[in-house]
Amino acid sequence: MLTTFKNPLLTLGIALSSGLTSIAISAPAYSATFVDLNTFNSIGDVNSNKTVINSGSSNTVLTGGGGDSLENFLGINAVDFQNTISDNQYGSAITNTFNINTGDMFSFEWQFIQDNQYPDRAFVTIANNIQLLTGNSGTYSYTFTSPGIYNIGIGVVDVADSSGTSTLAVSNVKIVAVPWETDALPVLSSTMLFGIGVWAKRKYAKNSKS
Ligand SMILES: [Ca+2]
Repeated sequence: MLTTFKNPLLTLGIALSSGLTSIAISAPAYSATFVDLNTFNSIGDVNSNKTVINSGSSNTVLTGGGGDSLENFLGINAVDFQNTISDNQYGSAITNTFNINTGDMFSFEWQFIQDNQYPDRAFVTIANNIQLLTGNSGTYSYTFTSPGIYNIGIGVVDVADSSGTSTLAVSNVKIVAVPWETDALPVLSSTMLFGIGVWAKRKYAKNSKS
């Protein structure tokens, strides 16, 4: 009996790891965390549940850098912001900080109703990176390539003047985590292998004594 199962740990290990791998490939487990915009900080003209961001009202704040500016609130560089959206004047924004893993995807749906007189702009900031939302509506998504603590911001600015309201509505905000099998599973299976190994070793030792 003991001769037949000379290496029970190895046999169990191979069976277990191949079994888990095939399960993971056939059913990838994505984990989506819905983000409540109420948890965001806001500046300027933003509605109470932080889902609607406006330009063009007296509640917006100045751009151009400095302590009370939109750029300071978002933690972005004012020169970069001016280079991305030239002649921006005032604006409103929301921001929050997230602990991100590699491969996490941040996404939301948006609708932008633009002031007809001047082309106000809607944008997203990921750390220092500024990205425009172009068009009237869409789904924004960004996949992180390295882990860390990230500021994520969403905003609207007046371009050329301070009046004429443009409105950005944001919904279905979420962070989708990396699928199991590419990240967590190797850790899980090696942990389980270790557990089975300990169990088998004890059983083997017990059998040897009897
Ligand atoms: Ca405007």
